[in-house]
Amino acid sequence: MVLPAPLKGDNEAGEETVSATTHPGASAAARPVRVDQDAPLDAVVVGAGFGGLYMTHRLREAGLTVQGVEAADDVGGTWWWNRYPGARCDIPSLLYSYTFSPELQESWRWSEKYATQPEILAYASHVADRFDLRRSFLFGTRVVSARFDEAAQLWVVTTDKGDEIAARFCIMATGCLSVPRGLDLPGAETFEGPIHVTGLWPHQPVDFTGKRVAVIGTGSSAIQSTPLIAEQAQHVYVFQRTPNFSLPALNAPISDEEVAAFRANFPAYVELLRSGQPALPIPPADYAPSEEELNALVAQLWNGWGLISLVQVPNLVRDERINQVAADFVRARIAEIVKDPAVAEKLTPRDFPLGTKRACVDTGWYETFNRDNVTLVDVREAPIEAITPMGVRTAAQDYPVDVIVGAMGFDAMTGALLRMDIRGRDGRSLAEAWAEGPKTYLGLAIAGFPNLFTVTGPGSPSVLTNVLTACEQHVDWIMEAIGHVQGRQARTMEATAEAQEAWVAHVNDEADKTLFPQAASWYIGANVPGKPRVFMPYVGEGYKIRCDAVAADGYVGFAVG
Ligand code: N01
Repeated sequence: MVLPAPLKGDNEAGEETVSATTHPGASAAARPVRVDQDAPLDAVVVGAGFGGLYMTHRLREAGLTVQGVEAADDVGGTWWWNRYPGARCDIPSLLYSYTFSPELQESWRWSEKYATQPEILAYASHVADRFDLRRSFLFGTRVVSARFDEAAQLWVVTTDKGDEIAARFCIMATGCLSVPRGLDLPGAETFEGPIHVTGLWPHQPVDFTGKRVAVIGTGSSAIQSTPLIAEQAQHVYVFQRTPNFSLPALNAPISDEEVAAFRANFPAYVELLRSGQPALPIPPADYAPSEEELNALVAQLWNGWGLISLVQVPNLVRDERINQVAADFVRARIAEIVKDPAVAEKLTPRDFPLGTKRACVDTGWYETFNRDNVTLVDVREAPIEAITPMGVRTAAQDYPVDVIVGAMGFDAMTGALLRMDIRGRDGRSLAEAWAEGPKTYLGLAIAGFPNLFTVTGPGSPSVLTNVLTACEQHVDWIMEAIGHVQGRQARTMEATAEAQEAWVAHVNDEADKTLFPQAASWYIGANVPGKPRVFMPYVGEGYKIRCDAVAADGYVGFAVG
């Protein structure tokens, strides 16, 4: 028995066949939702970020039944949670947009080169409205477990609201940076003022006027928020363990001419993406620019194109000499901007190659250290010993503050998957299967977990490319795979252990050809104590071409049964 009736997508003729909805805002559907194994849905989608929204749209468009589940109260994924001041995209907004619908592209006008979090959230909402996606989701609901029932060949997903949903396919669109690290420092619970974690920011703006503020961490979140906090606060102490490379955003409004030019080139841009989007362009092996050519190239790092400018310096993350020249260029800019040479030196990254930790894109980060009300605290010189009721204690001194901002990063790429109890064949848990680090085939599927797909999972380029278009590529591939299973009257599709081992080895080999392993980054799990150190994203070339070839070869490396 199914209570309430499962969602039904738009059928091929375009007729609406929705029989019920479980979206709390759209109906008074009974909770908890029960979808039993004798009448399972086609799919469960976990997450209503950009991956989950598009997945749900495609499933419904194909006439399949789907239930989405989302922990937040609305769509937007990472952009729903990260509301700290200054939160922006670090990919130009025109590119940080879906490409599957030219009409959608036409219907949205970005206002700035790098969109703010509220504007991106509004875009996600616009997409949800346009395709009526909310009715397929249970919001404010967290998936706690997903279990593959071998007898029924179905996934059974349970939630913290007591829902139990059986479905043929389970798609984890849970995001790469969706489990923030709280302020997990000793004594944090004793602090008498508010603690705000950037990745879980309050919905009401936080007023720092007249306050003494500690910002802990110097990754993108701190680099974006600190200059704005410093404009309000009485004093800001920035606790830095590792200095980061940051490039200027040179943000600006987008002109009508720029929008028109982008729209005119849109078909060609989509074609480019469809043809195979490389994670990082790899120039010919004999590429060896002269010192002069190299200096001209690295000057582009300061042209406002942020992360895109990094890939304009060919072999940046593959060639020590090229990296050294580019890194020296950025170091020289820091020395020019920051007036106090001692502070400038502390802010200068010297122990990992440029680009091997995700570079930041900022508006006024280095300049903010010229303000009288901003102090850089080097916690390598004097480590943080504890959070006290009054503030932050380092080995050198106490810093009394009124507010603490925790910007200590995320349990990236695997965190969201591993905090659910996911169990595949023989009841084996994902935590067990990934005890030595994540293992996937193409970043899309996991041996022993049939019919489970991960959108931008570890082993795919994901965070090293434009995540939004990477989501689209994965969803399109998953839809074809589901079509293949159904077309063959089969019930399951599962990565073979051999194909997975070969892919994991290939992912590692490709990483080892680069300078990435030299950095203790979140790409490698180094920021979470106890996490296995494995380079998680795929940095090789022609990823999409490889995925398409697997499909074209009849899903080689998968068992379809
Ligand atoms: O997190 P991070 P983030 N004591 O991991 C420090 C995306 N993002 O939230 O480097 C003291 O980069 C840690 O120090 P260290 C983007 O992909 C995008 O800023 O480990 N310090 C580091 O400085 C980004 O890369 C945007 O030595 C401690 C900081 O905390 C990713 O999210 C905006 C510490 C964490 O930096 C993560 O960025 C924001 C300790 N015990 C984020 N533990 C866009 O622009 C950790 N740290 C789209």
